[in-house]
Amino acid sequence: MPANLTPQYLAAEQAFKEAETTEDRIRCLEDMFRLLPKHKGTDHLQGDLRRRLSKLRDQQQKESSAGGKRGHSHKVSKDGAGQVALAGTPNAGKSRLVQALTNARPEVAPYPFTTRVPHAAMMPFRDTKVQLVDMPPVSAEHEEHWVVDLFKAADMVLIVLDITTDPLDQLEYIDAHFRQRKLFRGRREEIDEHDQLPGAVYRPVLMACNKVDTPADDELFELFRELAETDIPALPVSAEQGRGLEDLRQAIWDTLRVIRVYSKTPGHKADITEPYVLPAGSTVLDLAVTVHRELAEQYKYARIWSENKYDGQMVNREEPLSDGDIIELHT
Ligand SMILES: Nc1nc2c(ncn2[C@@H]2O[C@H](COP(=O)(O)OP(=O)(O)OP(=O)(O)O)[C@@H](O)[C@H]2O)c(=O)[nH]1
Ligand SMILES: [Mg+2]
Repeated sequence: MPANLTPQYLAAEQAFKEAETTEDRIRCLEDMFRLLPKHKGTDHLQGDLRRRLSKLRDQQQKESSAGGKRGHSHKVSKDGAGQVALAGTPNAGKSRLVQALTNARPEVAPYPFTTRVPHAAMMPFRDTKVQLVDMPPVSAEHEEHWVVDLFKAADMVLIVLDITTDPLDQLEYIDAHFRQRKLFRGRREEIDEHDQLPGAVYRPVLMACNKVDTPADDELFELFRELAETDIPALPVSAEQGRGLEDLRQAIWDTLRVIRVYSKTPGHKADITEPYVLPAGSTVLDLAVTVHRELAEQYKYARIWSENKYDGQMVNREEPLSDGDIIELHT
């Protein structure tokens, strides 16, 4: 049987040949694997791709334990309901904003290039926490390869602009910088397969326009919103004065598209202090798998309590969950 490789697959293969770092090669191979038609005729190729992937992953492991080939590398392991990496030009107020949203105290200074390494901090939100990663500024100066890799690995990017100094230029600069490094805004599942670029990474993006301290700054923000021809949602904030932070927290949460679900043991009250965090659209079965593999295997049925729909009714495993649902799993 002929393999019938699609143009998308061939484009990903081309990107693989051109990839310069191990991370990029891995990403391209993953794309190729995803785009490879899965049938008898491609069995051999599937095996080949798997082997090459595992070899590259080994290599990546070795590189990172050896400190990487090109100087220092920084990885931030994920924690909480989602990882949000802050992107902005020097001095935009990223570190100050992380201070305002968390208990962390990253260094803030009135000159550019203060932050040199990533700094993770937890932002409390309702009964869970979101991980913010304060980053060095987006800039071609002092650029190290791990910076863009970290943005690509995050669940979403929060662009921080300084509203008082040419925010349109800042946005344009950041956009171009990421585009050149194959990081695009959006969600892969929402982009037509034909429009997806080989080797590209897609991440949802939200924008915080910082330093909106005074009514005059409000006007600057309105002007920016009119002139910036972008579909990225933008919120006015002042990290210094604590303005707009509640709306920003909520918008970050919404952009992550996750839900909190509580698991309840039969005969006991629900533990409503520690929710499970799942991608929006998850089902009862997804929860069971998350709670415990064994539970998913022995699963018989579930009861559900929700805001205004259910009050302990039995539902099947395909039932989609909503934020705040309480689930009692029976085996
Ligand atoms: N007026 C005003 N100043 C702010 C605000 N947020 C931050 N700043 C000031 O802007 C300067 C830069 O803040 P940082 O948080 O260090 O900026 P950064 O984006 O982390 O900078 P780099 O680490 O160099 O990329 C500091 O002097 C802050 O006090 C704000 O909301 N209003
Ligand atoms: Mg900083």
